[in-house]
Amino acid sequence: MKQSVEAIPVARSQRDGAQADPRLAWWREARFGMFIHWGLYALLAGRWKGESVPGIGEWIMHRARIPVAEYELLAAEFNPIRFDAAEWVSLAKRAGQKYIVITSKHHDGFCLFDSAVSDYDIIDATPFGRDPLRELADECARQEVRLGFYYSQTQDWHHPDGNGNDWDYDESQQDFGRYLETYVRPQVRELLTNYGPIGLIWFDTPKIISSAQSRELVDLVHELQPDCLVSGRVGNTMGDYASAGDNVIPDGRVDLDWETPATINDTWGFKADDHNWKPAGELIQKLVDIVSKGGNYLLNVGPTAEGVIPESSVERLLAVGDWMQVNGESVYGTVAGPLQGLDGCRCTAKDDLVFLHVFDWPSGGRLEVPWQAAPVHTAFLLADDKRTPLSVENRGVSVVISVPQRAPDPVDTVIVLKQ
Ligand code: JFZ
Repeated sequence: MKQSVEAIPVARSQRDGAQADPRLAWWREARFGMFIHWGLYALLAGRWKGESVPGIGEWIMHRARIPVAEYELLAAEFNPIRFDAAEWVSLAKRAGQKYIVITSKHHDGFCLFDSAVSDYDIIDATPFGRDPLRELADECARQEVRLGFYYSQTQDWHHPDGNGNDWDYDESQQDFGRYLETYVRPQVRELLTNYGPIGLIWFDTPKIISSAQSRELVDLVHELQPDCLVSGRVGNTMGDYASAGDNVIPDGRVDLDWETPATINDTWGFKADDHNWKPAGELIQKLVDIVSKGGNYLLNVGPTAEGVIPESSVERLLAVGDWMQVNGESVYGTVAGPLQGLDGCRCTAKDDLVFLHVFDWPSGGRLEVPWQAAPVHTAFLLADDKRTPLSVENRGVSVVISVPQRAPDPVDTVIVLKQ
């Protein structure tokens, strides 16, 4: 399906030309983050009463219409004794991911943190007795990784006034305003008071929330932590940056601050039977494709109920990290490059450098790309520490670069151009 720019709900702040907002500087530099979907659904792992439930794992309560009275019993089984915050943060860093966004409360309503306004949380309802968000916050501070919280502000299939559960509750009897006032706002306050500096709040699926209610949430976040960013899914075209649809990459450059949330297989929450893992090379090319169009890539892991990130995810993230070790300069802090819409090639830029990302290596040792800007006077392989010059021929409407016969990197070879 062709993805137009319209696929991205534009955050109003950006429509007003707030792209110079210095609060986004760390986020624009980061370009690549780790999403973590973790909760009671990991116990079910995509199965309910012995049957595999289709769809994304964290939606199993909804897909199988599991009554609250049954689903909440899972909490007593949730004891992720293998959870290790240092392991998770170290993996993100080795992958080259500069920020982490973890589900503090997803649509099922379970709180992965200690909340004073709910007993349906990891401290009061499970035998685990630890607050993983606290441990992650401490570890992220130690390893200098920004931490963000995903928070489902509208859908809550457990709370009687939350949206989305039409199998236990009668929506006509629900009071969403009361839910926001007595539950959401206090929890957002807890998340932005008890865990130190938070990089962003990733609200999601705004659905029935009104403009005034979205605005009140944005204002609350910025009142508590002025530098904390708010994702575009707070609703009503608000937020500090726009969120593309899940796994959606726009067809072309988008001159906004925007982010694509994406999965490595086909689910956010852990599913034992989802083995459709994308190859590492595909993840690298998606990262570069997104960044070449001006966006960030928020790539997800779904840990198991024991607190372990699946090995298939770990392997791929480490491979992406190996590529980023060599080529990170062509991603971090870059913007959409001057060459757009080329098959088999992407382009990013930073300061006076243009980075050509060659996915499909040309035959015959010559790479020709359209070029009508000031002549290119230097070209070299980013992976070449000696920066051995490549010969360049400026042809007025194109530039021809002499390149090795074989692609130095089969996934993406980066050539640096200087004018
Ligand atoms: C939402 C959640 O429902 C899902 O469980 C996951 O957390 C994902 C990251 O976000 O799913 C969405 C939300 C918005 C779109 C698509 C899936 N959208 O705007 O296309």
